[in-house]
Amino acid sequence: MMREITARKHEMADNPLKFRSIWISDLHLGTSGCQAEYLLDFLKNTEAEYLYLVGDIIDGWALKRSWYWQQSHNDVIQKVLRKARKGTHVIYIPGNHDEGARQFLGLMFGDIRIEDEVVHTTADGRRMLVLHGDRFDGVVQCARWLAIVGDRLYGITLKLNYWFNRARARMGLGYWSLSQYLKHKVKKAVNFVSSFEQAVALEAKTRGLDGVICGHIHKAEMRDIDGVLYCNDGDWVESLTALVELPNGELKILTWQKFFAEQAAQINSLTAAPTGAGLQGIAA
Ligand SMILES: [Mn+2]
Repeated sequence: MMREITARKHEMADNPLKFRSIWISDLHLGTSGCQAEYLLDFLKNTEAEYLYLVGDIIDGWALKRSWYWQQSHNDVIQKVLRKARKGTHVIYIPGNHDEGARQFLGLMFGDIRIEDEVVHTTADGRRMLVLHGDRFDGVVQCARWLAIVGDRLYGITLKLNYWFNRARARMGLGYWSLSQYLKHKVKKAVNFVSSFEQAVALEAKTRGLDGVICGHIHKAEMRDIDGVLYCNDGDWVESLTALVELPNGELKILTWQKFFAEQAAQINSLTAAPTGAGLQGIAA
């Protein structure tokens, strides 16, 4: 049974969800954080005419520090190459973590085109700027990691603050609020996210485009900013999200974890045996 599941895991699904376009970014292949198994499941269960890889696909920065590469990371690459071979238009837009690929802009690698940015026209005629987004870091100065870990950190800091100030008191020092300090930093990080979103949206607006699709800050989002549609396809380290275009041009954010959980719930309800005898039957 186990062997059968493993062998079938990476095959194409019988009925993949069909989209006009798919955008994924921030996979960070080459790090232990990359949720490659979920990503494989997503790639297996979806099909599109256009597949955009919107940067930070392979984490060259992390690989330089220490080598980490799993079979599943190979499988992701193989699956993407296979899609390209079978007719999907694959466009790879390098990000800052895979900036090494930026020296190949404008070139084709097999069936994959490498670009710094592109304009995608949706089925309903909207023109969307597609880029990774890191170039706007310079515009909005702040520690990026705070944006990602921000609010989770807050609960921990309250506890830390207690011990921190007990230690300070023992050393004869006055109270200094670590939590308040970090809260201020987190607030700056939240500001960073919204400034980033505004800066990217402004870029699209300045160029007379209808919207922008980016990644980089690991925060899936789709909303109107000053008359421009800002879309962020999220990441595959934490949120397991993709942006998709339906055949009619409608854009949507998919969260694969949710999809997975729904499927699991369905399967569980199907296999839930009403009697002990049924359970035995399944085990056999
Ligand atoms: Mn990035």
